[in-house]
Amino acid sequence: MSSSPPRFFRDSSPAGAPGLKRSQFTYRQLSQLASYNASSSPLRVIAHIDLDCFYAQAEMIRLGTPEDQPLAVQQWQGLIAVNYPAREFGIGRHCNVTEAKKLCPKLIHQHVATWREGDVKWAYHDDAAANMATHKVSLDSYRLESRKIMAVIKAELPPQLQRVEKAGIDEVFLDLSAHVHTILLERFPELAKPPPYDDPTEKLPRPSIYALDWQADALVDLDDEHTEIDDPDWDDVAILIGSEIVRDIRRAIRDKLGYTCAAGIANNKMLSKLGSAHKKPNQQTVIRPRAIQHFLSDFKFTKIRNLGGKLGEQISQTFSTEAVKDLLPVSVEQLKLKLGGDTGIWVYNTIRGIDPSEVNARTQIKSMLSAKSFRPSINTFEQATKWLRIFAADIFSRLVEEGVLENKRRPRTINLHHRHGAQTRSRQGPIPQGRQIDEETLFDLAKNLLGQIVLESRVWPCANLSLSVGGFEEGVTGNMGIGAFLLKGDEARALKAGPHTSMADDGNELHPVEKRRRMDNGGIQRFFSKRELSQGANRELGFNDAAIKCNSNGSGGTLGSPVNEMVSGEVEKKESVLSVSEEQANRHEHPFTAFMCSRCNAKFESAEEHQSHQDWHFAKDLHDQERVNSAFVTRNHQANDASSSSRPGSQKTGAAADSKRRGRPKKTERGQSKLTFG
Ligand code: TTP
Ligand code: CA
Ligand code: CA
Repeated sequence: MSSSPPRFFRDSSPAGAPGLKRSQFTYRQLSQLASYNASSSPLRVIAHIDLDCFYAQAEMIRLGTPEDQPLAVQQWQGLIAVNYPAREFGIGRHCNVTEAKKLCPKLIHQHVATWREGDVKWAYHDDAAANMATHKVSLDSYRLESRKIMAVIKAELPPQLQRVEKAGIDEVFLDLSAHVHTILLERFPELAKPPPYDDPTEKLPRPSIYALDWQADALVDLDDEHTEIDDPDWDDVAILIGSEIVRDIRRAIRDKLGYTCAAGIANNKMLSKLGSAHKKPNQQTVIRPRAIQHFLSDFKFTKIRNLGGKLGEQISQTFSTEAVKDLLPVSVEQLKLKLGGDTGIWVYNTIRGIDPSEVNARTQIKSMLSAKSFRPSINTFEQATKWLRIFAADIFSRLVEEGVLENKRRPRTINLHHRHGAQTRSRQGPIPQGRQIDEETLFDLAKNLLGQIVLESRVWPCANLSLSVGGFEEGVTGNMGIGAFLLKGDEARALKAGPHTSMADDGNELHPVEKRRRMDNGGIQRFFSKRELSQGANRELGFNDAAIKCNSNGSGGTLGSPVNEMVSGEVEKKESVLSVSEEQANRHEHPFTAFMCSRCNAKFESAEEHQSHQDWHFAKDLHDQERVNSAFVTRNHQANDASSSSRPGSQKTGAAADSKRRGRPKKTERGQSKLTFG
């Protein structure tokens, strides 16, 4: 600014007493806090809140279970959520029900709710575990609880100053910057004064003694042996105000709904998420900017979001280490040289705790899918129709959540995929506009699509059916604009092209999206395994991508790879959104570290997908068992040779060894700041 005084005058500028040290932050940086200016506000405050053992807590609350009662949520024979009292017995997701009961005979194992073939509403069925073929898991009750929790969180924040991103069924990111800014100005009126010389690049006065006192109060429960508290600046104050807000939110969730949760508060998403996972249950961890390096250097970089996969692997091979602290001395030039320009810079920043990604207030759902793989296969139109009714009800209830009844958003296309042997057929059609979508409409459309497929050729037995809706548009009212008649890009082409049955190199069918992805494999995407790339395409297609992910863990599977033929169990894919769009990959924001299968390390972006993957393992185990049995019998018949190693017994050994390998690694890194609550 031309009118501002020369630099050397600034030390005695009027806002602070002469000789008093200035803040390292400027008036401009403070005001950026109010505008959620992600990349340029070093003062910003981001929180991540994650519910403790979410499904287990939901069941405890529904059933009125005492807090110290060990409880796990069961899906078929496996466990998908385990409460903290049960974890004390060594029970985890790696256990099956029998193993868990041995560890703790008084364990309550509640099966998830299911849709039963032919029913029109999901319910809790006592016999669900024994009837995988005729039941389909419903996560509606957890989604409902999740919505209530979201509502409480939002009610705790001023309506104009909230930015909340739902990052999973039981977790959110909050950008508290603007809210914190308001509180800062209220508590510290000196900050509300105009900058000296009206120059926003002037440094702020240092936080007052009052700020110090306040901070000491807020840090009563701090374990601060690794942090500095004697010389706070505004970033410390901001983050501590953030932690007060989060504590209030957590208390409200506890008081109003009965749930406990963990939280992390930091100046970006990546750190806040590491923070919430740091101390569980029912605790919050504050990562102050000046403690970031200390906090991160103890980590393996493979534990950081997006560094768990191929990229992490490549880095650890290239630099012969997995430790963040060993990578810190590596120059950005060297990282760029070894990993490529963008990636090198991204890694350089990430291990320094720099993450400019924004909290997205609304993560748009692009499509919704409801599916089931059948084992045994189904053989009649009537049977298929019963499942279509369930899919329609399932999708409709999620559409209601998306505001379809209020015409906030509505899908324009409906797709049905049908698998018979190695062949998948699909039909897509428009959803008639201009009148309310209801369950019956979806069902009729789906039945119609099935009718078209059935007419085509031999379609029974059917191994998989999946129904999806897509092409969402915003704010449609009764009077549609011309947009309602126009479909864009792939959607329009898909509709025009009608059914597709193109073949991949490997003789399997290939969807146009998959084709595009196979060609489109440069840049940062090369670090994301084929498995991850094919996941997105499969999700759009409605294939059981759980099978593909797992198969490809070692071998880089693609659509229709042999193991795909063995798929059984259930596919529960909700809210399916393209997984690795180029844009996401380029921004390093693809969400593949959320859920990891402890059996095969496949990664998933949502609990639902992870769950369907567990189904797949279960079904595949059954299948393998049967396959080995029958191979054994066949060989016995044919060659009268029982000495083969492929015996049921050896299979069991494999499974047992496998189950030993399972189990999520628990972090033992030391924390820095911890605020206890409740
Ligand atoms: P998480 O937040 O990963 O785990 P959690 O809430 O059960 O336990 P924690 O206290 O450690 O956070 O997952 C949220 C829910 O998602 C979980 O309660 C059940 C479901 N889920 C699965 O169904 N399968 C899985 O493998 C995982 C990881 C989660
Ligand atoms: Ca959780
Ligand atoms: Ca979670």
